[in-house]
This record gives sequence, structure tokens and C-alpha cells, in this order.
Amino acid sequence: MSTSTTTARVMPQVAIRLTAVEVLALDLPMITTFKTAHGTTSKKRTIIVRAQDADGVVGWGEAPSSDLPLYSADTYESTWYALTRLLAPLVIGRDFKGPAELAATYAGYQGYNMAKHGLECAAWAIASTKLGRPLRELLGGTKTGIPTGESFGIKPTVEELLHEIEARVAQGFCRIKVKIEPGWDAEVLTKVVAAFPNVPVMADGNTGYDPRDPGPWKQLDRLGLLMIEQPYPGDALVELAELQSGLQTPICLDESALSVGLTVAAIRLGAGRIVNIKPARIGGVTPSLAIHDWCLEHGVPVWCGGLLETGIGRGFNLAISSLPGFTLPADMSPARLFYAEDLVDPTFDIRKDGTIPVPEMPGCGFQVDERRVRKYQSEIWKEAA
Ligand code: OSB
Ligand code: MG
Repeated sequence: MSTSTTTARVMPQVAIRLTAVEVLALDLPMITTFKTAHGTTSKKRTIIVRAQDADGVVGWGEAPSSDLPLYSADTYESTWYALTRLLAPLVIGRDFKGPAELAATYAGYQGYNMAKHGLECAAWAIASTKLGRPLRELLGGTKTGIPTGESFGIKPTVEELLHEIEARVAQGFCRIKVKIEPGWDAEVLTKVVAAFPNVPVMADGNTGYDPRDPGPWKQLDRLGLLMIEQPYPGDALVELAELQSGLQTPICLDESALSVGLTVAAIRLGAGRIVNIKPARIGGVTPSLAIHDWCLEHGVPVWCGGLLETGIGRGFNLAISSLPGFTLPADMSPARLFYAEDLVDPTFDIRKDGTIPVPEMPGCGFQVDERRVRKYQSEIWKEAA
């Protein structure tokens, strides 16, 4: 199969039997709004998974879903449904030799990637705690700090954007990602590149451009951008390949990379030259490792994107980012930039050198504040559970 790697990965083995899977639907107020070509997020609806093992060990995971299926097909409701009705009943009470074997039981189910990811993460957290080893080690990660960039939403004015970028660069963020949409692209990026000549800059189209239009690509291509992320719809692979063939700037796959097979197909077609690995979009740690391993073997650079996760979800993203193929800065903004309080305490932050330390604590990597998790639980969904 085209997706296989010559060196098979050895997955950690540890007995896991889940006795309970609690699915907590949270409404997290945001202290800023985040605007992309898909729309504006001002309240984050995320799903937190709390799994309990027969030996009493608890593992947490996060499925960073959203209100509307604009970024991917997954929503808050569909993720909650998949976890409570499909996935939890399938794995509870069964004996597994490790998290990868647990995830394999539902690998044949189509879709529900975020739900799959949330449950698999809880199992990895349990495995990590039981083995007394940080997740980074279990995944074969080598880096101890992750270079981090900031993702800047679409702002009312360019001045506002430049002002915000200036503050973040001063805090250490080492790469600038600017969200674009028709009318907010070449002119804006030209100003950003001129204002920050020493920081790598990239643009993220979030599928907002029509392949039939000329678009701003020729102008953007002259700016020496690090990459252009997902300019066209996820399934426009041929059009992406045509665009890429005329550009110097690498195209990066985000919304197109929905599975291992589709990601490999897109790269082989020439639809892009870089992959944004978002574990929640791809459907878990196991498929994320598979894409990483394939890309490493084929010389395709990868980096870790985000879906505005709290510290719970970011803990897994940090561990995955420690793998050797992750050679480009991550979208890993500290949760304090979005939320009044994180769900982990202490929360994480960026260091002066532009990196975030990879957690060494077993489990999700951070101490989960269960009281806060329950404080933000949505009343309606509490009853439905
Ligand atoms: O396209 O990368 C994206 C957030 C929500 C939906 C899509 C995207 C994003 C980001 C996230 O850019 C940035 C982050 O999590 O820090
Ligand atoms: Mg993106």
C-alpha cells in the first residue's frame, strides 16, 4: 500500500481496560475572537474525555470540535454522539495491549475524527501514566522544546494586525501566520513582510478561494512566504496541484489532510509540499504518527497545527511535535491567549527563545484542574449524558 513505511513503528504495550468513559461537553468563553475564512469563533465548544482504567488510572483527552461543520464535518453534537453512542460502548470492558490496539477497534468507522482522537488521547494518557513515562518518550519524540508561531485571525484593520504581531514577536513567537480571505490577502501580507523582515511569514486561506478565480497567488509568491496553507477547498486536489506547479512557495495541506491515505494521495499528486498535522482532524495519535513517518521517509516537512485546544489537547500536540519530522514551527499559542483560564494548572507558556517546553509529566502532560473542567460543562449536555 502506498501509505506503508519500510520501517514499521513499534507501539508501546501496556494493559488497558476502560471501566468508564465520561464525555464532558464544555462551553468555554473566549477572551478574544478568532476570524478565519470559515467564520468567527467567539465561544469555544470543546469536548473533554475522561477515561478510567480498571487499575484506577484516569486519562484525559480533548476533541476540539466546533458549532458548525465548516472546518471539517465534525461538530460538537456529532462528536458527542460518536463518543457516547459509538466509541465508548465499543471499548469499555475490553482488554487491550495498548492505546494503538484500542484505537484500531474503531479505525474502520468512517469519519468522527475528532471523537476518535479524543478517546485515543485518553488511552495514551493512561498508558503514559501506567508506564511512568512522558508521552514524548512513548511516541519516540526527541525534541524537548517546540518552536512556536502565532496564528493571526482576520482583523478589522491592518494596523490592528501589525500591532498584535509586534506584541507577539516581542514575546518570542518565531513565525507569523496570517489568515487570508478574498480582500484581505496580498496587500496585507506585503505590509506584514515589510514590517517583520526577520520573521518567517505564511498565509492560511482556510479553503476560502475559488480555484476558478485568478486569486492573489502570483503576488503572494513574490513575498518569499514560508508556505501558503490550504488556499482551495479540501477536495480540490487537482486544482491545488495545478496551482502548486506554478508557484515557488510551497502549499501546505490542512483541510485536505483528512486521513493517512488522502494525505499521501495529495502529496503524490503534487497538491502541496508540506503537511500540517493536526491530530484531531486526522483522527488520533496513531494516524498522526503514520503521516509523520511517511512524510519523514519521503522528505516532506511537517508541522503541528492546532484547533484552539485547551492545555489538555495541547499536551498531546506538544508530545507529537517532538518527533523528528516536525521541522517547522507549530501553531501552539498558549491557552491564556484565548481563554480566561486554562483547564490545566499550571498552564504552559512560550519561552523567550520562541519554544514551548515539551511536558515531561506522564499523562496528557499537565495537571488537569477537574473542578474547572466541570465548571464549564454545558448544562444541557450534562443531562443528555
Ligand atoms: O486552519 O489552522 C487552521 C483554528 C481553527 C480552525 C482552523 C485553524 C485554526 C488555527 C489554530 O489557525 C491556531 C491555534 O490552534 O493556535
Ligand atoms: Mg489551517
